[in-house]
Amino acid sequence: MFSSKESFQKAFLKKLEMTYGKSFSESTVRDQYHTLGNMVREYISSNWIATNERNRNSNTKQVYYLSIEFLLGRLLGQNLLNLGIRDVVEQGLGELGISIEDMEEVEADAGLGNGGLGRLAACFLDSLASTNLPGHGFGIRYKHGLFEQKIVDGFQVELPEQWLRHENSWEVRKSDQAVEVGFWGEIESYCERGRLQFRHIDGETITAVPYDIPIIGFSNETVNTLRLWNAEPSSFPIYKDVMEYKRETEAVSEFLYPDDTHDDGKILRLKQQYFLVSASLQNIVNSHRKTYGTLLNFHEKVAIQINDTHPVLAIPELMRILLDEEKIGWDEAWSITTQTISYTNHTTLSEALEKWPVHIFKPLLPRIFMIIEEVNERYCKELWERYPGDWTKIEHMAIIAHGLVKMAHLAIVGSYQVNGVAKIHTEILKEREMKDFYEVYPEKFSNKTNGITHRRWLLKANSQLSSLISETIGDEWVQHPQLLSRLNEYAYDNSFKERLEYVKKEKKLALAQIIKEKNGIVIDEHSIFDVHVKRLHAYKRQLLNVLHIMYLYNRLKEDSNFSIHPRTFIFGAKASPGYYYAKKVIKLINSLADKVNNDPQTSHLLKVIFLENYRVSLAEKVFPAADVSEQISTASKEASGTGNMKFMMNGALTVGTLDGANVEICEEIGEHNMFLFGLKAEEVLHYNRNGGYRSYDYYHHDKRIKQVMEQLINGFFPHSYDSFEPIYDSLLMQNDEYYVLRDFASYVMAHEQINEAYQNKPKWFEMSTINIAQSGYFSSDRTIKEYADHIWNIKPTNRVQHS
Ligand code: 26V
Repeated sequence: MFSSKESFQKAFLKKLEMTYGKSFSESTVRDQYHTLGNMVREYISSNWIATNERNRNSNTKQVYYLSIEFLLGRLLGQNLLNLGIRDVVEQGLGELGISIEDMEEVEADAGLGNGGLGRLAACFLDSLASTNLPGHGFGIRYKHGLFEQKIVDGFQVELPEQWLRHENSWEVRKSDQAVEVGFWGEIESYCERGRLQFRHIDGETITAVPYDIPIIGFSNETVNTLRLWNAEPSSFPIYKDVMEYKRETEAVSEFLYPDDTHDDGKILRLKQQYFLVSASLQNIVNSHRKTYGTLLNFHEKVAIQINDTHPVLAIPELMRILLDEEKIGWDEAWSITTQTISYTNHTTLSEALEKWPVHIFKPLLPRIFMIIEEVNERYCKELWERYPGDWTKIEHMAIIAHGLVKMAHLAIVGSYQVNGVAKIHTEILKEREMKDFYEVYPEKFSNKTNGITHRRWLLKANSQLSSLISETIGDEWVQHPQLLSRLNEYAYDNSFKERLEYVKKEKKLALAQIIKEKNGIVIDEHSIFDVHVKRLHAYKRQLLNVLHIMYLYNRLKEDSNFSIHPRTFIFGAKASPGYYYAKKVIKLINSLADKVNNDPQTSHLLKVIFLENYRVSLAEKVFPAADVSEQISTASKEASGTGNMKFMMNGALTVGTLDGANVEICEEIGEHNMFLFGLKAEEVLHYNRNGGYRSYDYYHHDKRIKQVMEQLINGFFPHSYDSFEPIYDSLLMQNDEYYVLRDFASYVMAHEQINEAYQNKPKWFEMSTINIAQSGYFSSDRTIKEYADHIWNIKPTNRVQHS
């Protein structure tokens, strides 16, 4: 049906009529979108079944990636591309008068995540399938993904996201594989064959119903599975209000990250985590048992990767199944578990490390708590033997201490591998944050630098650049992204660079059009597009960017000899709903935009744009259009960053600190091909330990800083509700925890270098070419291969089929 545009058209029109009972002329774009989506799903069904059968019958080891977030974005365009049928479909639809882009716009983003961590999980799924690895995702089918952001009077307003409002063509409900997950209740002990056993009684159960989404490999026949669990009522308990039970049950898969400032919210989040883990493990165990009839070889056939600590209860849950259901003894169960599970750490920020109060944990998950207590006791005994008498150390390293269950400690103790996500991050884990654990288990720790799928972030998001690259160096890079390095020699080829500049201009025009429609602002495509898109957080220092723009504005107003190449500063960010400071920064960006964009004296040189509701589908339009990539976190704080890689792959130049994966980007391209500034991680860590930083000194000694700081509180932003005092206070009274003022001067200099570099276009596009050429290392295919070889010990199952 996709072999020629004619056969496609025929099948499409027939399917449209049969599904909707409408003629083509009566149909809406949404009808057409769902028709195509369903056709694609049916088209891949035989490969999906074949992949599943191969996995079941081949006795090869399977890997399962457990994650509380999967930020997939839209699927139609990527699926067509991976299947190699995009051109046929585009032509066929074109002849019917339908634009494939319009059709893609109908699809809601699957936005089941916050940012980098969830998008990484999505890139990994694409790489697993595209490199023929038997790897699958397990997550939660949240009814509402990350909130939809509206900007009202410059303030962020959150609306519930509604990706499931219309039919979802990509999922298949598998009711026959539903499992029950138990909460609350009591644990009863009994004796069986001379052994003490435990069973859970009087609990409350929730049914976990799987919805499967096909993950289609690129140009091969592999179709892996992302299984998302939906929470539904089991048989209704007689002792409880039925409606209340239904509400409580469904709440488990209703929202991503419910507010957890109160105990009720904490209970719900912990319920979600156990729901994901228990449903997934029961499922994995059931299929393993079916194939092998025993769990004694479980670790030889299954690897489970936990994405951050949210799914860490996989460790006690697997123990529970092995002990209570399989009746395996503790030592053997522990040996199987700790050869199955491995853990990826994604942050060193202490406020982000999960700790659950025992008073919440114990009643909700009584058997799981018992198992963790036992794990803790045995582990603390080992510590005692190693460090006799050192109570402080043991207390510090314990899994349960001071009424809290420390999830990261459980993850390290119960995993056979622990990895960081960029070289510098792993070093910080080993030398600082997890130093004590590294001393006990040095063999567990390793680095796996993050990556991104070039199939979405280059092939799909920037087909023009992809074509230019293929015309220049051939298309083998598509299968082997490290071959992008062949572009290096074109860094000095003017005709190539002119074409590169042309592609960049086209993508800038396309983004300018979106900005005109959404923000009502006309931006100059000749200006430098300077882009800062990521979650809003103090450590990512959107504020440093803002203060620099204020300084530029002041200079332009006051110094008639000062001029710059026109700049458009573009921001996109969501602030977590309860994060007061982050919301203030969003308001500040919008107030600044108002001021700067409406000043006729400067507006031809300086524009500030805030993109509402930043998400994957918008990101695909932003990265290709960027000239400058802002990666300006306080050194040591950003574990890796992955946006930095997407910008680089699309030829933007980075202004950044030596933090996260920026360090490795710098190793790949050399520091002369980026704009580095600011404190180094060692210096930040030194300040943090020994003090010695006084933001007040920088405020007093740098007139530029003093001026912009005062403008936060002196009526520069005209409306009375624009109070930026809390920001002012954080910088001065609270001594500027993220060293914004400390790095200000150095950041200004980096921007002066950018301004100058842009005057020399051949040089700029030489640097841009080198960035693209060296970005192959950051393909998630490389990352996934490292996980497969060093952690999971799995091999590809199918020959790659080149189309
Ligand atoms: C979460 C929270 C929640 C509470 C308030 C403070 C805070 C700060 C950070 C986080 C991050 C949690 C984990 C996470 O999303 N890490 C991101 O993972 C990406 C993929 O590895 C990585 O590229 C980013 O650098 C890292 O921040």
